[in-house]
Amino acid sequence: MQTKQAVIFDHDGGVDDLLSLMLLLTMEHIDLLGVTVTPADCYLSDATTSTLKLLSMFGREDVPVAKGTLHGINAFPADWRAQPKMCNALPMMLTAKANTSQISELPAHEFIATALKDADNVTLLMTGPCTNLTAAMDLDPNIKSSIKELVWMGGAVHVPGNVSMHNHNTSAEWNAFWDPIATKALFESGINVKLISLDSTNALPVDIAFLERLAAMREHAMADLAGQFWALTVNSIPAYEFTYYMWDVLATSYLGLPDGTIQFEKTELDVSVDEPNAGETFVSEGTNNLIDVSVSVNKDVVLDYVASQFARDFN
Ligand code: AGV
Ligand code: CA
Repeated sequence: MQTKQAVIFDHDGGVDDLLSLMLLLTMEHIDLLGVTVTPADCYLSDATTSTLKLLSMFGREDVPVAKGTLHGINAFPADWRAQPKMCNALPMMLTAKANTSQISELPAHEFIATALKDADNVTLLMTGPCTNLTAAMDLDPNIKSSIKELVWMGGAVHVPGNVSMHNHNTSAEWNAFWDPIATKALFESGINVKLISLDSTNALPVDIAFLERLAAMREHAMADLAGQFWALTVNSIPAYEFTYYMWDVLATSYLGLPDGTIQFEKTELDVSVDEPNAGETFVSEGTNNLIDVSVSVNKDVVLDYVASQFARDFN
């Protein structure tokens, strides 16, 4: 029998972070050790509630959930942070149970440090800023040796970023920008990073054709709920930084997609920590920070995979 792949999932409560949790819970080859929440593109209480409710829908009241107490440098816009409130107000979410006894007494970074100390060969999936992980490494640098691979949605290497703020020139991706110091620490850590950057996620804007496809399979509860979550994101101005992409969903799919669906290039990376380009991730030869940057993706394979996973039934 094939052994399951141990995963710790850190997310930051955005609509596609919640979709990512759903997608992860459909994958039978995954052994989910815990879910941690970074209070970045969300408000912590909403995101914790969403997490507990989705876990209980999948019958996973055994999975610990740890709340993040650390905050980055550059706050997300408040109206983005409030988006998950709409998810929690949908009928299927309102009626789901949130089992608060799943909540760990440890803050997220301590939970990650402890969980990695007790395990090995762990895949980390992170779809928000990387602050919890770098703080966990500050607590205990040895945990690095338990990490098989980190799949991180973050960065924009050969393409423009998606941060459009008064103190910024649009060169950075938001997760890298929220805590540029943590991003730098991660790049310098030597961890095996698969960076799911805007370079690849740009191929996957959320479009009506895909939502129609989900709608056609809405007799499956998950396809129905996923379609409703995504519907909350389509009211966006069609400017680059406002289009909603399948950012985190692509990162999560990586754990279940056939090898080679996402193409990577090993790249020496660095990140700026100062205005006006804080969080800009760029090629810097000589740093020896070797990161696998996603440069392209077979879009149709991803969409087929996501649709087929959401056609499965809960449990
Ligand atoms: O930069 C992408 C990251 C992903 O982790 N997030 C959203 C995804 O969860 C920030 C973000 C960029 N543009 C956004 C974002 C938008 N228009 N709405 C909400 N969040
Ligand atoms: Ca996110």
